[in-house]
Amino acid sequence: MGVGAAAGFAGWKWVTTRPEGGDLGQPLRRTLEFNEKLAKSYFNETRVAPTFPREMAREPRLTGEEGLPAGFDPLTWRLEVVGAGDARTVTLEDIKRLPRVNMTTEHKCIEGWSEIVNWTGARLSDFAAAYKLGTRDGTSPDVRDRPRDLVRYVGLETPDGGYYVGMDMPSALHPQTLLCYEMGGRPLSMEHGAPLRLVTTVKYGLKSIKRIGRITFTDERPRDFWAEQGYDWYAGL
Ligand SMILES: Nc1nc2c(c(=O)[nH]1)N[C@H]1C(S)=C(S)[C@@H](COP(=O)(O)O)O[C@H]1N2
Ligand SMILES: [Mo]
Repeated sequence: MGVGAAAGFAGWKWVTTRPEGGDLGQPLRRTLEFNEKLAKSYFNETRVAPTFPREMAREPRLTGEEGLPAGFDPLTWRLEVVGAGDARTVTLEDIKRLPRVNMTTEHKCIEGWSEIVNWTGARLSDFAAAYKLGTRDGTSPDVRDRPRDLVRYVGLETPDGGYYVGMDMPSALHPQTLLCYEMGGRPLSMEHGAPLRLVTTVKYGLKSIKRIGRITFTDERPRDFWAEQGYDWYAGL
């Protein structure tokens, strides 16, 4: 352990003293690109992350307040949906009518902490199926049998556009990717993303956008807040 830690530290020093490529040290940049390939090759839509007994769940520490200005009213909130057909809006009640999924999973921040959290919400895949989103021809998505019909990405942003994430479609339709409205059995608090946030086990926490205002199904790779700061766009686990 000690040797490993020392080597890790030496490695870290080496990484941080290399010439820059963009905002990141060159070796770090290469590692991120390698991780992206690795994550993609490992990923398939049926690989499910471990779940934990509910008693192990905690409230995760608050991280990231981008796109969460004060003065927001969750009661007048609507989710704007942009897909194959016309744009439309959906209410929280509409989302709560979809099958309710409860999961206790690990929430992992790229900054190095993780927490086991209990989440409740609707699968993004059920949402897409119910509203016929995510395919070019306006039918319900079917990852397994008709993967070619799917559009390539989902983009999500806060109502003010201050935080935004992009996700590949297979990850968006993963069974543990939820449009989440409760944490620990209670409605989401404002800081954790009320009234609706994303939660996914297949990405680092930075993709789990709080306070979703707009969701777009698209073939164009959506912009992504942290990717613009130099993190790997895919951010897969
Ligand atoms: N709107 C918004 N969502 C966000 C962020 C943010 O800054 N703004 N930060 C992300 C990051 S980096 C993490 S780790 C998780 C943390 O979620 P939590 O604050 O509920 O623990 O939210 C993600 N979602
Ligand atoms: Mo994070």
